[in-house]
Amino acid sequence: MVVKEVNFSAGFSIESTLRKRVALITGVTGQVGSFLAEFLLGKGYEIHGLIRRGALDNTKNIAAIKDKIFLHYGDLQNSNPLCNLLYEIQPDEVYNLAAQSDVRISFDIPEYTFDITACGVIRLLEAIRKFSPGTKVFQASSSEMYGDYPPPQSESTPMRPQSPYGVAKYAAYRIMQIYREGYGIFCCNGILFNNESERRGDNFVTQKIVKGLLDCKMGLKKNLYLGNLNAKRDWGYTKEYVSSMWLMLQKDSPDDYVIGTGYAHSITDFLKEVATCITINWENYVRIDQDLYRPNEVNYLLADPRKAKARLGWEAKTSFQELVKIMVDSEINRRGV
Ligand code: NAP
Ligand code: G4F
Repeated sequence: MVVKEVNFSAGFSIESTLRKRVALITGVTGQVGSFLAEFLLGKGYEIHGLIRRGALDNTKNIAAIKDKIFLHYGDLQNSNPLCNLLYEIQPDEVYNLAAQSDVRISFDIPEYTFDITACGVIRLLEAIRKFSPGTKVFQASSSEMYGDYPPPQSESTPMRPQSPYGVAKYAAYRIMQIYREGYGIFCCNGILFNNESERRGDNFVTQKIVKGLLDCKMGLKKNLYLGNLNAKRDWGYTKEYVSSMWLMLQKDSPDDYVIGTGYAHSITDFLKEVATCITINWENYVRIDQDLYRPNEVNYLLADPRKAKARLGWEAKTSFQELVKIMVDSEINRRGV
């Protein structure tokens, strides 16, 4: 693993070919960040990733590539290292994927969520404005910003966020537009609808269902506890979403794009699909826990991704059934059963 501490006063030189394009990814250890790093490596980029120091190893998702990228300790809570990093590496492109990304937990820690997910973007944009203003920026905005506004949701749909996370993402989205319009920085928002993969965190409902029903099938657990089964989400496969982020930054001018499949399914649909894959009667195991309901729910998210198709030539190809199978097969493989 290449971990470099950036020291502003000492200066930091990158041993790399000058012709290589340079990308900085925040949130590189996450689900989306790890797939994006692999994608950009495939395009010949020199990759720098911002990584938080943790007591335990948080590099599982980038294990296969961590010797091929530069990792820098930092945190969106802290401006100075961001300024130093931008000054030293002068990236062509920055992809901001770091966030407190859990909607339910944002109700427990709203102040922290706003600090990272909204103020963190201001800190990053200020570092870019002051030290690397020619850098192009991608921000991982969220369909959670639409809140309770009825589907389908497009770039022109009004935003009525219903969670501290949604409000923080909305603030970041608007700040991106303000830096674009006010300072001429190349800022793009990808309004990402739910995207999932074998690398999805265990707290999110898709991975929770895949692992939970497999636990029940294997006799490791008696029940799987869930909240609202009626909510609908537009679920796509993360691995294919990352190319849309790169495509946005290759356009002549910056803009905002909805990224999703155009199809929505309920939590019950997801349960049924996993149950079919592993042959289990889910109703025998699933129990409702009222504590898993959110103070405010977002009931129905469904992307209208026509702009991304028309202007970026991007569209989701993996179906709902294929996505579920990818996640189930990966977990079965991991368990060796
Ligand atoms: P994720 O797996 O939770 O990854 C989040 C990443 O952010 C991790 O690398 C995490 O690092 C990092 N991070 C968290 N707090 C940080 C901080 N204070 N400073 C620096 N890094 C920090 O989420 P994801 O699914 O990959 O999503 C990536 C981005 O897309 C997020 O901004 C999310 O809000 C947004 N988004 C995701 C979806 C989706 O459905 N996946 C949809 C819309 C928008 P650690 O490894 O140290 O925790
Ligand atoms: O999987 P979820 O936690 O994802 P959510 O809240 O839609 O957020 C994800 O997608 C957003 C984009 O729209 C991202 F911005 C965000 O970062 C994250 O990636 O919950 C999905 C649905 C909700 O309606 C929730 O109430 O599943 C419902 N649900 C029912 N039972 C549950 C559970 N969610 C979780 N996490 N755990 C449950 O037991």
